[in-house]
Amino acid sequence: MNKNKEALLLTRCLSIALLGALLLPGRAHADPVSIALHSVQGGATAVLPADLGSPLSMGMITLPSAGAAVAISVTGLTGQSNYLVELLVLGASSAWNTLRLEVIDPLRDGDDGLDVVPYHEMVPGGFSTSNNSDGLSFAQDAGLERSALFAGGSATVNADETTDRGDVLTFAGVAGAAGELRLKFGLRDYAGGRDFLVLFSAADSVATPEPASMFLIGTGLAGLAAIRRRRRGAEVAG
Ligand SMILES: [Ca+2]
Ligand SMILES: [Ca+2]
Ligand SMILES: [Ca+2]
Repeated sequence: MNKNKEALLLTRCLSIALLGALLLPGRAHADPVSIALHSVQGGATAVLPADLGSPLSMGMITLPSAGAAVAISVTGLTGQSNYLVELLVLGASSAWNTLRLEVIDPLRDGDDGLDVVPYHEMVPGGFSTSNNSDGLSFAQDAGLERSALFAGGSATVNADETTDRGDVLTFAGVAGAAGELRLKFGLRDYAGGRDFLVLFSAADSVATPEPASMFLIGTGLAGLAAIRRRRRGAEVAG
């Protein structure tokens, strides 16, 4: 075989290989990603952006007190891909101390057999917690940033995501945050193209003295001071 024939054969082989690669089913591709507001609880509000950008921005939510929650639905993640997501969270300052995130997936889609039931009360009707085999997660082991930063500090991050109980991230120690929390976390839909929820909720209420009890403490101290003055006056007189 001369050099020209060899080159021709090589070119043909490469062409066939390339064609084969194009025809093989590749990664499930499901972009573009879209998000929508699913539900709110406890006076929470959400402002979702028209353009998600990259990293994905989910916009801004406000959780005014512990127990308030926002569920955002996510659709169209590309399979086997890890996404970094950003969100601004308002309302922590002097109201609550922990931001909780959970992946919530639809019921009756064939992947709920391993779920730990009953589901907790914050799981919306028709949905379920995410088990460790359904391919929906906060992109565990992907090494994506998980943080909640605020002026002068950052949250302590914990994950509970390696059992069938659910996929949960907590960001604790945010009660002193004046202004917003700048939240970052990962998301993954291993199969791709599914519709699921991310539930954001505020927990660990921060006890603040009621105005009435502050008044009582104030008048109590004033009363004590008056008694001391009177006693001192009596001692001097006596
Ligand atoms: Ca499911
Ligand atoms: Ca499930
Ligand atoms: Ca999961």
